[in-house]
Amino acid sequence: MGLWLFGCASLLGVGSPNIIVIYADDVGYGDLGSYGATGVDTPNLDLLAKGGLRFTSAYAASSTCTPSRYSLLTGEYAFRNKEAHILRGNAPLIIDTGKATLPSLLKSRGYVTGLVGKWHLGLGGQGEPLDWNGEIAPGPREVGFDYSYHMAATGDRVPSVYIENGRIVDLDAEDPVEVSYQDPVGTDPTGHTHPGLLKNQADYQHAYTIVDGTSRIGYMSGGNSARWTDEELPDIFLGKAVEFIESNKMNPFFLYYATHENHVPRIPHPRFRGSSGLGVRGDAIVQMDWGVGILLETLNRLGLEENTLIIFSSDNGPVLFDGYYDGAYEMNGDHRASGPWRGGKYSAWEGGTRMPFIVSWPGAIAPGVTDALFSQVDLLASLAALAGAEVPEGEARDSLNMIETLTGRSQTGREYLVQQGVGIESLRDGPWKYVPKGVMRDRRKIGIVDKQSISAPGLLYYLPEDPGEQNNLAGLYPEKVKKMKSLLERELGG
Ligand code: NG6
Ligand code: CA
Repeated sequence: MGLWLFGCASLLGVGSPNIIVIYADDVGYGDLGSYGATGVDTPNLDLLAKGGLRFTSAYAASSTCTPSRYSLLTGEYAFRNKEAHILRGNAPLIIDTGKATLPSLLKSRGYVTGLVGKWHLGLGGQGEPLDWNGEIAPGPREVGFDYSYHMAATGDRVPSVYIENGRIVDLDAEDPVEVSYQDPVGTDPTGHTHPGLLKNQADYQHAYTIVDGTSRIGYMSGGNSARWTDEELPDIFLGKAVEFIESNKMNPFFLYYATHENHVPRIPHPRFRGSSGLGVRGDAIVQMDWGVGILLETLNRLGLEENTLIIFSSDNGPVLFDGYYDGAYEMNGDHRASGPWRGGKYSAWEGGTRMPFIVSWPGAIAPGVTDALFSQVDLLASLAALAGAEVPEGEARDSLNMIETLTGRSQTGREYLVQQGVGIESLRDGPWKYVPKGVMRDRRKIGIVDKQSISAPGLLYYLPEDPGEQNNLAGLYPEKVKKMKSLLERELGG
């Protein structure tokens, strides 16, 4: 096959490819073999990278989950929506159901759209407590997904159940689910009251209701027949993703496959225990990579591999300790989960948002590596363009159509982008990075949040010579600082 497809005047109308976005959780730039990982092998993702386009300057919109996912699905920076912060497990849906979304636009062009895995964008309407035992809406289906099989929020937040098309799976009506993030509900043991029942010790925040031997954030009662088993979770999601592909092999589909790996609690299936040199954190990455292999095999088996565009990326940078004493910090050795970048999850340093980002479409994309600047917020406009969908006026305002860059036809990336950390935003403009005054955070050590107060004129780095953001040039280049500061303020204020 190869590049003949691009002989056409445009990509539009070229037999719409299937699109799969594999969106990992807390997987860092340096966690994949193709990005230099040591201590963990990722052969399937490496193969994907070898046959596809590997980005070295692609960014998540934020260094935490909810905001990054919000941006990916809406094409809007998350700081524009004040609800788009890390959500509790019973938070209402934060995407306006009238908004154009990545799935709704693809759906308008005949794609069947599916979500499998992590959601964490809220469920139910604003201002009314959600009844978990009836139809759970609005949710993924009201913002453009035809099919959904997902967790409500995170593995470490209740409710610890699967939700399929708006219903809790395997729920017994006699044992209704109740969820609270304030007052206790029911009589289930918690990590605070029954630490002896725990498989993994947790910090205070993660020591509420115990589900499957692991305490979580929040209180939950009921739904015993519906509660997940952590070890099985990735296999269950993978199975649903495979089923979705199988049942849509005859029509274009969009699958948003949001893996739970590598979020806490990291409890890999026993067959992956010890599969890396990094303890459970690495084992969970090996497990995720194996799942990617199964997806690729499925596409091959169904003859879909040539015409399926796969994007692999992650929602935010890595974290070693995130609430459970699981040995990830102690076992890390020399592995650099953020690669050459500074910081990780929660941080506006490069490691918080600069992501592994691989695009594969064997029928149309030539293998290669690109350092074009790209933001996940651009996926909406780019993939909409690929599918021939028009983004309605006023929607997805931060999303740029970068389809030529995404498919390797152009080496030109964005000029600049905003990186949202917790409580602070920074700006990447060409090779430069600017951080205004505020507090930079990072959390890689056990129970310690590294914080650094920054005063005016802020921080300025020249990344090609200083990838580790060590040498502040703000004093040397006041004009550059001024320009970047006003650009950042314009973006944030607009
Ligand atoms: C934090 C949790 C952390 C993790 C994170 C969300 C505490 C102390 N920490 O608030 O464990 O759940 O939220 O991660 O509660 S994310 O990848 O979904 O953004
Ligand atoms: Ca995450």
